[in-house]
Amino acid sequence: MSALKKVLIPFVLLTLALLVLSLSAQGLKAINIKLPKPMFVGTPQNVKVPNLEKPLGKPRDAFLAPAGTVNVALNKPVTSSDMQPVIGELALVTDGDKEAEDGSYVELGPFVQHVTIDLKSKHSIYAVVLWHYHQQPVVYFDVTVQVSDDPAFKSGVQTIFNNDHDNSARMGAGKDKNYIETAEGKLIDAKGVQGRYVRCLSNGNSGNDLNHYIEVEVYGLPAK
Ligand SMILES: [Ca+2]
Ligand SMILES: [Ca+2]
Repeated sequence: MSALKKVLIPFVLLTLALLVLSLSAQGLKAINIKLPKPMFVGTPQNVKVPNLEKPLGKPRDAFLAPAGTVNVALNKPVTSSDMQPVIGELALVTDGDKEAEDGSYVELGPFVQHVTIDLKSKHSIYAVVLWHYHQQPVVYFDVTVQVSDDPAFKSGVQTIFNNDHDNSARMGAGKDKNYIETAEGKLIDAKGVQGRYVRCLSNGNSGNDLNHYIEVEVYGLPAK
């Protein structure tokens, strides 16, 4: 072992130990996300979509948030740009069921559509976890997640995710990547933004023009 390595390894270990200590000192804990049954295994290779994120190839890491952080979207009211879905109903978005089966998803109309969850009061939001549809590996386009205190999303809008890299939804381009839907859902780090309403937009998917939602979870705490 080189002299440099002899010095470096204890240093790295000490840094890691200090990191763990400082996280627990801040009262951070892994949020508990109950995952649905996967409908396909492995990494799908045949999805050809631009700006696509490479699948992680393993379960994602635990997500740390302040102790007491729970899914505050559960059973909260949902409105949409499509208030009369052809398949399913909007209540499915926050009913806690994340399974992939028919009957578990709501199907909204074509092109840009949104669902908006009313958390009923202002919250500090640490993560949003989003399941559009996971019977097959598909990609939803122009996925954008926003937080606001304005139910119309005209003022005070904070965008926490936007993968419309080419601005095809004409709401401003975003830097996030397209991703393949899986049973794990998409976890978005909301970095503690505060707001009462959470809006998720999409613009069709790699299979058709329609928009689907199985569940949206919002991990947060009442705002102080
Ligand atoms: Ca559901
Ligand atoms: Ca786009």
